Amino acid sequence: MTATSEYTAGLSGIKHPGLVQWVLEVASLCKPERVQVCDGSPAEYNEMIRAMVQQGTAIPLNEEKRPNSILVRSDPADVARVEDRTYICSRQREDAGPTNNWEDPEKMKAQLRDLFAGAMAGRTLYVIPYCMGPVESPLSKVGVELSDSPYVVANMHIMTRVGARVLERLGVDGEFVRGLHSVGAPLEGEAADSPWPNSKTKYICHFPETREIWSFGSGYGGNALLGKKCHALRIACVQARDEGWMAEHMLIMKLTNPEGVAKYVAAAFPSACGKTNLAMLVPTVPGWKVETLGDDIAWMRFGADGRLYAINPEAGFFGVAPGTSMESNPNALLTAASNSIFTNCAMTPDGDVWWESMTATKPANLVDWKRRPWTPQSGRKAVHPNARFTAPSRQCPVIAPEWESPAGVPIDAILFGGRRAKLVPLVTEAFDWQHGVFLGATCSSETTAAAAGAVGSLRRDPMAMLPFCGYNMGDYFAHWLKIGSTEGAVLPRIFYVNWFRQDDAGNFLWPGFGENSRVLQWVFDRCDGKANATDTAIGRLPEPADLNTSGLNLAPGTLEQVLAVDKAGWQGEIEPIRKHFAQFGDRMPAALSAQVDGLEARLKAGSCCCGSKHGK
Ligand code: OXD
Ligand code: MN
Repeated sequence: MTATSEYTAGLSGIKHPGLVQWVLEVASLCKPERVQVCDGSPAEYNEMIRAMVQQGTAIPLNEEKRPNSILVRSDPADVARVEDRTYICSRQREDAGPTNNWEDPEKMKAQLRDLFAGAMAGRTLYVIPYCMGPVESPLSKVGVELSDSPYVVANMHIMTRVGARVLERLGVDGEFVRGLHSVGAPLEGEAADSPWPNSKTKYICHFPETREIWSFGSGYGGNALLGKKCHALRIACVQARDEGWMAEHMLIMKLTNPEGVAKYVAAAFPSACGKTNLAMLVPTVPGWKVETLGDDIAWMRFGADGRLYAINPEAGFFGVAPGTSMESNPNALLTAASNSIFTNCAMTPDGDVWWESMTATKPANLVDWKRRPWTPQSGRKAVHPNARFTAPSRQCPVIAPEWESPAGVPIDAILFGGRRAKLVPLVTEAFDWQHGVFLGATCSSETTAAAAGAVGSLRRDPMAMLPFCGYNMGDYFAHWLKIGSTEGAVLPRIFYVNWFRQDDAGNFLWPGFGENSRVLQWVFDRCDGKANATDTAIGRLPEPADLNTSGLNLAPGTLEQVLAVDKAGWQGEIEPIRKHFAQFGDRMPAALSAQVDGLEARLKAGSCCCGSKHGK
């Protein structure tokens, strides 16, 4: 089937002429076998699962152990976001900035048109209308993804709100982000399909001015589920800049103290630094409660009262599986107990999934993520380090009742953080918003497996947005500063945390996980003016006595070590920070360069400006 009239027949449910026209243009370029508009129904989800099982992409898991769930194994060449193949195609190179790959939009589109021509032959083109955020929320945004992958459709069902109610919101002339995705593997003649079709050539391209995404050649995660990183961060942050709001790589959690008072905290950490674990943390401090609203993305807008209100634009968790256990994150495991998709995990003989650290003892036999027999003696990991579970947020045992509130929730505190073995203390409070923006802009972390590339090297990852900022990061810093100077704004306090300090032998100094609630308690109480902090050169820190450590069994001196300000070490950070800022040239806001001068001056000033108590 290739005649436009036949494609048109499948589109009768769409009332939006602009959307119909775009789908027809794409169909005539990509030449799919057929076009199907997704309605978001359970029947459609089951149809996708059936198609994947038939194609050899998915294996249904044991219905008693893991109801309505599947295991999918990708091509070993398609396992993570591909940052080196990700482009921001703004009209001017400077608008993409030095931290993004750039290409001229017309040139890139010409190249992509060649790749997409006939790319969907033999496949179905799925039209996926989705809403980022609750469909009835004024803070939400609509997108439409055109994809030839049933895996994408099924994941989008979990990660976003899909279907007829989204088309209704769109009406006849609503705005939407256009996302075109193909695995880039046309089916020729009688040749059998691959269980994980993808192409050696991969392009993940964003056109911020026209709010478009073109993704070719990968079927995996953030490369292919276009609502997530591509729309909700790279395109949305440009919309947010233009419209005066914020699209951030942040979890949202609700923290309730023993008196029943609740606060909302948003937190930005680079990929695989424990955002999902923190979002669903089980506090060890008696009487405290953590509930989650989201684990990856926050959209924040000022409310009439001047506070920043956040929604989670997603409807599911796309969590890193290895390391997730009943000890590290029971709530994530329970969320993925059913109705979930597991990608690149290992399979147990009784038809369930397994990954490293899931259980204290390793199973005697497994099929690993590359479909090979595996035993603990195999001498290799059973799952890919970026193996994932896709699970519905509503199944999370600690989902906050207001997680889908159309108005969002008012944010009291913002946390930045990263994985730093040395130097960066357990927690630091910013002096004010501008200093907080400086802390965010200098975020740094040792890299992990969530993105292709070297693991363990240090990279600056401002606001954890380095791979996700769809415009010049210098302008993005300026936007943060502008938000802070909004008239009538009642701003959240900003903190910087580091759960990952190590001793010289590489042992973690701070136990992390549930014990992080001790830091959250201090953050909470700081917001209420109930906890002490001491001014230091780098910000306001608790002294050991200011943290609730009752019941915490730390080796003597450990707390002092993780709360120490190593002035010489920080002096060594000044030059790398200046170099980091210098890459943004004249787009770098002077106010942040002044922050580096301020830090340097405070470090040089000796103890005269440090050590003063900043009381409650
Ligand atoms: C993610 C990431 O997948 O940040 O959430 O890489
Ligand atoms: Mn993320």
